[in-house]
Amino acid sequence: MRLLVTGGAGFIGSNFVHLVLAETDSSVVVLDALTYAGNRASLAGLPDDRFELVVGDIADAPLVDRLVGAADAVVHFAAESHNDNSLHDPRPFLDTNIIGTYTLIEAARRHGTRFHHISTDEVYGDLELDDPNRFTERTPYNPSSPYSSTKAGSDLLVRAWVRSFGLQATISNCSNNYGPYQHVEKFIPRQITNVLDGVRPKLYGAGRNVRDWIHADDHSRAVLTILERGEIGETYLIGADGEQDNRTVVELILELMGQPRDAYDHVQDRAGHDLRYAIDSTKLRTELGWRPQYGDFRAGLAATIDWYREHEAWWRPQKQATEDRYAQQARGSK
Ligand code: NAD
Ligand code: TDX
Repeated sequence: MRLLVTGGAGFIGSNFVHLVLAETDSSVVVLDALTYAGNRASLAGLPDDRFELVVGDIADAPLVDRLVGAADAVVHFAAESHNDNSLHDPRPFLDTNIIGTYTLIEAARRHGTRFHHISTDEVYGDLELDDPNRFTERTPYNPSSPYSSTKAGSDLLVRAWVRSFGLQATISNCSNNYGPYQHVEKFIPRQITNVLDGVRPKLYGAGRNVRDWIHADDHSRAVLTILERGEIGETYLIGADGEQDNRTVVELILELMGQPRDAYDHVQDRAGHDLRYAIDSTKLRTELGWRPQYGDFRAGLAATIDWYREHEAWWRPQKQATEDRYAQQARGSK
């Protein structure tokens, strides 16, 4: 297959591209604007004869039309992805997540190209800590942040294009990913690189918020499974039963890095902070036979810590700018 992967220079997209090129015969063209979140270095060492990076915007209709027309399938990861940024400057989220997705599905419709849309569990809003239910494909949409509302909007566009125009699309909504190549603005890499820099980790509010962690490779394998065997028009939730509260994760990072478990600070909470996400992935498991391979969060986190220790050259150029952006956002919200 000739795959067009949007956002392939970002965290999950780059992990997906590495896995596809290592484990299948497919060729990959990445379309990525290399925003602050995209990193050419995440795609180093890939085979020249099966891989190409095109630097460009998913809202650039002529470019998108040409690339979608030359592909057998599109896997659409590109997005503005960080909730905190969306609270301070929502406009790029509308441009990329809504207009960018619209531009891609129009091209896929014209060319009859298979399309897989990557989305998030955040479209469902949040759960109480003691709610016995988890999100399923039938949970009503109820997004909280500018980021999640634009992801919800993009999902609904894809669903409407399937129904109205016969777009050959599937959608997946995944829980929080961790692993290599994740930008240092995100929770886990921010705290690991803080500890490496001798800075105390920063926990928003009381730290009782729960996220449902999954390794990026488990997400990638689920996406490949849906591409191969998913039913057109269907949505699949991806999750690995990995619920942890943020305080537990920070304490585990500190312990694994040889620090006292209480060596972190509580800071100003995120506005509108979702309390808990939790995914029921029964449909993906029973209908398509997918199973996560990273069962042990502690071991996966330890491997991720090692990766950041060994790849300082990858994350160092982004670290100061990221912390400056956080400081600026904190001043802006006072
Ligand atoms: P990321 O921010 O690390 O990467 C996004 C990539 O998209 C970057 O390489 C960036 O340069 C590129 N991009 C942004 N705007 C673009 C544009 N207009 N045109 C072309 N490229 C553009 O994000 P991520 O964490 O890897 O997330 C990837 C996808 O997975 C997103 O759609 C996100 O909503 C979804 N998702 C993420 C998580 C998670 O835990 N990170 C969980 C569920 C779903
Ligand atoms: O410094 C921090 N301290 C902290 O306590 C940061 C950056 C975050 N947090 C908290 C907020 C969240 O409860 O940690 C949790 C995880 O935060 P993020 O890494 O920003 O992720 P989240 O907001 O949960 O969204 C992520 O998962 C779903 C991705 O960024 C989204 O792209 C994806 O859709």
